[in-house]
Amino acid sequence: MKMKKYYASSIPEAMKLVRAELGEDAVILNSKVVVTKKFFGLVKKKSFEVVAGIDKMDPSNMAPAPTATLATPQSSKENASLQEITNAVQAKIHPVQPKQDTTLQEEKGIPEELRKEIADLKSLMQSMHKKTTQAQYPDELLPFIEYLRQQELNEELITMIGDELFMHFKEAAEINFSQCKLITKNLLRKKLEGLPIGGLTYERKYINVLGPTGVGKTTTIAKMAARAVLEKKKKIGFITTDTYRIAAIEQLKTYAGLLQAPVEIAYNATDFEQAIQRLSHLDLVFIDTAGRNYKEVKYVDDLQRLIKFDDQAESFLVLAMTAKEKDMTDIIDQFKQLPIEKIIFTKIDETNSIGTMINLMIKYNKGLAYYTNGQEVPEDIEEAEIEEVLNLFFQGEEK
Ligand SMILES: Nc1nc2c(ncn2[C@@H]2O[C@H](COP(=O)(O)OP(=O)(O)OP(=O)(O)O)[C@@H](O)[C@H]2O)c(=O)[nH]1
Ligand SMILES: [Mg+2]
Repeated sequence: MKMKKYYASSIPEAMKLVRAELGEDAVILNSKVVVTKKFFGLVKKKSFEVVAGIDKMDPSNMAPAPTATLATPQSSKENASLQEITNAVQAKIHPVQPKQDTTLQEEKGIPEELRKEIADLKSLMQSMHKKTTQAQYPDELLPFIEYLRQQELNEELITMIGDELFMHFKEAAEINFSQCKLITKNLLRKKLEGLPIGGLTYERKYINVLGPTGVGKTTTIAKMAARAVLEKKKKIGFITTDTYRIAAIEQLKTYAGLLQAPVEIAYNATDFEQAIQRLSHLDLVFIDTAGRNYKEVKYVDDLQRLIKFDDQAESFLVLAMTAKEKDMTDIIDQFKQLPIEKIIFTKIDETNSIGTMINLMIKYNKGLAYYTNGQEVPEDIEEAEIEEVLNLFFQGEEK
């Protein structure tokens, strides 16, 4: 049997060396962590020693496959953690990819019970995938990976970032948090760059503001409208189709009164058409809609019948950052039939994790118009910019 020792900064790296030199049939005979000292002993560096062998004479007599032998069955603590790494390496060699989220559209027609089982399986696989990501990186990277997870960035993006950082730092004596941040920002920037990001274009007259109940549609309209009047000197008006609650009409009238702008109330499509005619002399018309449980597709159909989604209109979907990501994805799926280019995320002041914003933009290829960070009108709103989103993502790290 030919035997050789390999040293690398991680077990996966060592496995690469073994495979490259001894081939796929090599057997791992032992593995342990070794600490080497650099710069007169001032800097300690952890690396992994792997002893591998291959029986070249008689392949049928070869020791059990690496899966079984990579970590020898010793009971020391060090080897227990190596076993975890081993499992991770095996998972990497034979990856079990978590199933991608399918849209509700694709899942339609699947019986409820089966759909629930699929959902359970999905979350089980996601948690397995999470453990794998946890184990595949050196300890020094884990606090950074944990930060990404706290920000609720999805596992797919975490793996992309983790792999890049791992490649970058594999030869380094220590891992620098601000460098990790820089690399991560570059990766996320590349992913976000192609998306439409920024506030109102002021090129389309009608601004449709849509979204579930209580997310902050009316308040956000008031903030956008105030900017249009005060900063851009636009002549504006409002149409509300939220006729379900008296208070909703009064709320919009209060803001309109402050801006001295007209409000039209549309109970049906005919009223809406007449309101459009009456406000045709204005530069911009903000259209407030009723918050509904948009998990029910009929409410999206109602919207489509009531208001206009033509090339004179710009449509925004408002989502509150306090909601669960899964619920937000369901809503975006439901709105697929409408031409929504950009999202407005509200209530970012009520959360410390910004990852969901980035996950959804990337997953759905949707731009970002504004994010709002408080109840004060008109000040608590920011026009979106990629750099600001990236800064927000790392804001929690400074706290
Ligand atoms: N903390 C916080 N609260 C907000 C923000 N935006 C809106 N709100 C609050 O959220 C609540 C609901 O706001 P609305 O503007 O009435 O929400 P809506 O989507 O129009 O609600 P419906 O018309 O009932 O569907 C109000 O108390 C707002 O002050 C925000 O950015 N941060
Ligand atoms: Mg409202």
